[in-house]
Amino acid sequence: MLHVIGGGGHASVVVDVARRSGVSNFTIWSDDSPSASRFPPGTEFRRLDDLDAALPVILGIGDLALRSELRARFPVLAPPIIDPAAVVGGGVRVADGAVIFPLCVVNANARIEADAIVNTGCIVEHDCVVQRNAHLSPGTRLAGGVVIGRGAHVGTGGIVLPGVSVGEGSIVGAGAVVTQDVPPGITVVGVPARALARR
Ligand code: JB2
Repeated sequence: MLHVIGGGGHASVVVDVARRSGVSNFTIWSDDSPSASRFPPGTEFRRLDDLDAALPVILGIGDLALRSELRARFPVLAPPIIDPAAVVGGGVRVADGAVIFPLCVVNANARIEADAIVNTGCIVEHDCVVQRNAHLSPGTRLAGGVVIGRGAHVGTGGIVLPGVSVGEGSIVGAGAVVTQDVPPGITVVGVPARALARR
């Protein structure tokens, strides 16, 4: 049985990936009333308020701030979920709570930390580190030795060049090309990526 928090789009993909990797029973824990048609027949729907904090859960909501809050409330991580159509190289470590969606390539000795999201079609080259609760949106490409900091978010199609780090909580805009280290807590956009001016 896989326990998933959230009943929206992200949760539906998490369930789909888990099903392809052999899990057959699901419980969706949510504050609202998710549309049952998004989920496989037989899925159980329960109220989040009734979730026992000792149960291992996967976070099925995309919003990174909300994910941190929910993980503090429900601290037990379910094993990682890795799509059978992802390629995971030798020496790669994938922590509990992490998800790797279809058509990703995670090459030798990369590390995917707890609760990280490696969304559809990402390339994570050798020796990269995707830290806890970071999110790589679909089509992200990380060259070798990149570090994506805790809770950072790379938008769809973002590219990070070799050896470059993105700081904790930073955001890389969709399609940006990051050529130099990004400090924590800022947003960068464009090609080459530049910090958005603070107002
Ligand atoms: O404050 C909240 C709250 N706000 C939304 N507390 C709790 N406990 N739950 C909340 N939610 C829940 O998040 C909603 O009830 C719903 O179950 C879910 C949001 O679903 P939605 O489909 O809007 O987004 P998502 O988080 O599943 O997917 C986002 O992130 C993915 C990674 C979307 O941006 C997707 O396009 C993206 N692929």
